[in-house]
Formats: sequence, C-alpha cells, structure tokens
Amino acid sequence: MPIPPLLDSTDERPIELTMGRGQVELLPGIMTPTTGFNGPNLGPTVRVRDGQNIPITYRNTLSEAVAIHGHGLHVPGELDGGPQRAIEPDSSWSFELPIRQQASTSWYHPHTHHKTGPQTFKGLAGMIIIDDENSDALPLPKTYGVDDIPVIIQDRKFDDQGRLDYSIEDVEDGMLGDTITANGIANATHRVPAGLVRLRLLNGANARYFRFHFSDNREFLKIATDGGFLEEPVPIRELVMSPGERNEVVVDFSDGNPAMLVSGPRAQAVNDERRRDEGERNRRRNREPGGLGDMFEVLQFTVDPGLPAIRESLPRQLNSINRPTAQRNWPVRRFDLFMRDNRRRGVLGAFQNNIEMSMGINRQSMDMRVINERVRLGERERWVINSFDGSHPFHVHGCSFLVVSQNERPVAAEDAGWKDTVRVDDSAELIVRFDHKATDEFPYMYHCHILEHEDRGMMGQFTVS
Ligand SMILES: [Cu+2]
Repeated sequence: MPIPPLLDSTDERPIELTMGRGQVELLPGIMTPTTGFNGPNLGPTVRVRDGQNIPITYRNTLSEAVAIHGHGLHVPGELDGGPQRAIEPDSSWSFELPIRQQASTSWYHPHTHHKTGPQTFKGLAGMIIIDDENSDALPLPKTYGVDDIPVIIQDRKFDDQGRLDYSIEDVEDGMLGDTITANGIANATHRVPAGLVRLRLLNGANARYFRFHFSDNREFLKIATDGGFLEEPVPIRELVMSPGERNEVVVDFSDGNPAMLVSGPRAQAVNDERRRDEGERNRRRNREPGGLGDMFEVLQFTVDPGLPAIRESLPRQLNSINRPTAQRNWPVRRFDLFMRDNRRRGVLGAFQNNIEMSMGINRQSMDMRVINERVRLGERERWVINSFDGSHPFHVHGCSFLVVSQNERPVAAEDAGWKDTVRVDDSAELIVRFDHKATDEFPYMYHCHILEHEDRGMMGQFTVS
C-alpha cells in the first residue's frame, strides 16, 4: 500500500496542491487514467497544527472547474471551499488557512456543483492531519507511515480496458464499485511493526458503507472520531463507516501474526440487526446501506519484527469533551432527507420536475440561489435529522458536533466524540454550534455524503452570523 507523501506544514510553510491528470497502476499490470493532487492519484497528506495560519494554494490544471473543500476544518465560510469557490481551469485559489481546532484527521476533496461524485471518483482526495499539544503529549503511535498509518478506503469500477467507469446503476445506491482500494491500489498489503499500530481510516468512497473487522476477529481500540480523540479508548471488534467519516483505531500486532482488514457481514451482527429492525421495516422502507452486505478483503497486514515497535498500553484518558445536556430553550432545526418523488407521501411539493434530481432536504433540492437556514454565531442548537428513504451520512460544514442519539438509541460510547458526518439510517439528534461566520456569498453546506445524492440535490446552504 502506498503511503501518501507528507506535506508537513507544522512550521507554517506554504502548501501548494496542484490538480492534474496522470495514470496509475490501480489494478496489477494495468495503467488507469486518473486525476490527483501533486501526482497521478489522490494527494499528499497535509500536516498542520492548531493555532497556525498556513498559506495554501490550490491550482487547477484540469479542463473543468473544481471546488476543493476542507472536510472537517473549522474555517469561515469564505475559506470552506464550497461550490461557490469553483476554481476554473488554469486558475488557482490562494488564501491563508487558519487552524483553530483540536488534533484530528480531516480530508480535502472536490465540492463542485453537480460534479462532486465523478471528480472524487477519478482520484481527487487527500488527508489532513491536525496536531495539537494534547496529541503531542499522548503516548500514542505517531511515526507517519510506520506506526501511524493513513488509510484511504474507496471502491472503484473499471471498464474492460481498465479505465475508471463512473456509470451508476441505481442513483439511490450511488456509485458502487466492485474493487476496493486502499490509498489508491487494489489488493493492498502493508508491513507493520510488532506492536501498536494506529490506523487513520478514511471512508473516501462515493457511496459505499464499510463494516470493518479483522479476519481473525481480533479486538482493537477506537481512539478518535471525525473531529478529535474520544475521551478514552473504546474496545471494538467491528466498525461501520459511512462515506466521509474518519476514525482512528489502534491495533495490537505484538503477537507477530498477520491479519486481514476485511469489510462485510459478520453473521452475528447482521442477525441482531435484522431482529432489531423488523418492527422498523414495517414503518419505513429501510434498504441495507450502500453495499454493506458485500464481503471484501481490504488490506493485508504482515508483521515485520525489524520495524521499531511501541508496546506500552494506551493511556486511559485521551481527551476531555464538554458534553452539554441539550436544553429545551435551544433552537431546534429539523432536516428531513428525501430520495424520491413519492406522490403517496405527498412530498412532491418543491422538488424539481426532473425525477433524476428529486432528492432533497425538507422538500427542497439544493439551489445555489437559496439560503435554506440562518444560524446565529456561537449559539448551541439541536439539529434533528430524519431519513425517510434508506441510510444517509449527514455532513455539516464549519463545525464538529456531538451526537445525542442515533437511529433512536442514545449515542454509542464509540461515537460519543466530535463528529462532522453522522450515519442516519433512521434518525439522529445532534448538538451543533458554529464559531465562525458564513455569509450569503459563501455559505456553509449541510448534505448527504453519498456523493451521488449530494450531486442530485440532497444538500442545503446556511449562513452563520
Ligand atoms: Cu443520501
């Protein structure tokens, strides 16, 4: 598995990310045309620190406009890289990026109006690592590429000549590929030290959900969600990730045994879920989220005893999270996610006539001329998300939020940290607060992170002032 080159700007040196074309061996022995940042496919890992201001330039040498969004970054709307910030061909966008948030793993990817799906599919995505004093002090694996490993997991589909095939069979499923890639290649293998290994997992797929676990069913520790460390490590044996989510986990390889990271059904879990969902299925039509039923080998780990290994146990406390109890007098906003033109439910209303485009939130498809919500700076709110057709990863720009409940259960310990993307199979309640402004000219977005749903209108705009 390739490790993306590190663009270390922890000394505030300027960052340049140039989008261009190339080709790469995604499948063994076949060169596939792709796009990437500073290289043929994907992009370097950008490393920054809390408190810094970093000069950054995105340059576009492609033949179409691309907007680049810093997913997970707490920056004002004008620096967020939404669809209003499309960078035209042979143009660039330079600005100073203020980092004002705790240690976490974020990423950058296209956010171009109606084109986020195909542009991301062709290879435009990269990781952002934010460090702070807490992450410096914690005794965790932190040697990039050795025991602190970025893993961008995606799925791809190819035509018979090995070119990427962005043909969508079912817009409700989104773009599902049959080949899983890790940092851009299929059949990935990686050598790790005989000790603790930290994986920064990013679900960078357009639409596919993963249920990760190890072939030997080993326990591992979840230490961070999208926006920062959990309060303490949470032992898990499987991890569901929807598109856009990041999780950091620590896996113990000190026994020297190889292990395969796989995704797919675990019999017990699927049975439990069926039993639990039986009642709900009568009430709502709930599809199995984006290919979660498919079984894949993702990444084969082998242990190299020659690599420097960390063996001590993890600290009991990783972070301290101020989790307020939601108050009745906080503003409440509801977001109802719809996927189809369902006359029976009478939600036809404001949807556009084009059936293909009839995905939306609160009966509206994304319209760049419409500001859907106006939020007050620095005030806590309760956001209630409901899905009426299938499962959707709901992403909010400009903040990290806390999940109160998810799918009608109190949030699980492993998701009780800061997040910006939440899997909504059914419903979710969030506590949100925005500490940066977003204007009418450069509003923030909230949207489904199944990119084919986003491109078809399951998205809205909001200002913060
Ligand atoms: Cu969706």
